[in-house]
Amino acid sequence: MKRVASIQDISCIGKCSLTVALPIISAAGIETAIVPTAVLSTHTQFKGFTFRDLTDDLEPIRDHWIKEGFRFDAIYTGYLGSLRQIEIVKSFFKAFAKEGTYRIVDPAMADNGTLYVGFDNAFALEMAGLCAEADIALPNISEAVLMLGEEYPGEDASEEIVRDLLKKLSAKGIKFPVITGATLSDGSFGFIGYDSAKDEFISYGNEKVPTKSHGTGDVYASAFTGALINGKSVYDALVIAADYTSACIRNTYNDPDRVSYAVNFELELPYYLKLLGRI
Ligand code: PXL
Repeated sequence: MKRVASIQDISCIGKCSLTVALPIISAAGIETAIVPTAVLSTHTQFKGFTFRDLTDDLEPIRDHWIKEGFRFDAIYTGYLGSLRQIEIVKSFFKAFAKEGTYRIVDPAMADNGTLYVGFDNAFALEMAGLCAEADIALPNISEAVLMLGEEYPGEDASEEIVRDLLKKLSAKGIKFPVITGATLSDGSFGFIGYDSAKDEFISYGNEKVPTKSHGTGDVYASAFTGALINGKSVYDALVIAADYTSACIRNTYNDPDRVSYAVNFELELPYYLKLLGRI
């Protein structure tokens, strides 16, 4: 059985980070080990959330796992709570990546041009360093510009602007940046990536749903990880994640009982498994 380790927070309510990664990657038929970086009462879009920092637990967890000899087919990181956690995550990469292990970094720290509460520009620059150690980095437009120290061009930035950002991320040492939540020249909504090894741009989009959803970056990165470790190519895994995330957004949009803080990712898991060819 394949095994993935995911390093990110637990938001008790919010359907993001580990509460999304664990069910989605497990549903993809993969053992999912988790490293909680913090426990929050809700994600940080709510007011008054509690925050239990677990930085001091990360190295003991790592060292125990080293003793046990665990290895992973992918190490996938999301929201990290501090600069020190970024450094520690790099040591997880070193300790547990074997030949063929994918290091997947979602620099989950910003949206709509603004950093989430608790982060600053220094953190964003440090995150660029972690993305440079990844095989695939999955920023949204806000995260891309913050890692580059550039002005936010807006959510509907043109494909040309996004390609320019990708080239700049690659110049910073990020091997394969993929910007999610991008609007393509044909008006569709999806991803644009740049594979620096092949000097090749890739993209794919679905029809845009006229709504702004929360937590979709985490759903996307989790579904991508699950598809990749099911043996799909990077491109096919990116497309499967786009189709599934788009279905989650549409499902939520059509649901009169929807919550505003997350998408109905659970209701589209059967569709995800179909896309994977598992059912
Ligand atoms: O969805 C990304 C995310 C993850 N973790 C926490 C967050 C957010 C977004 O707001 O607050 C704690």
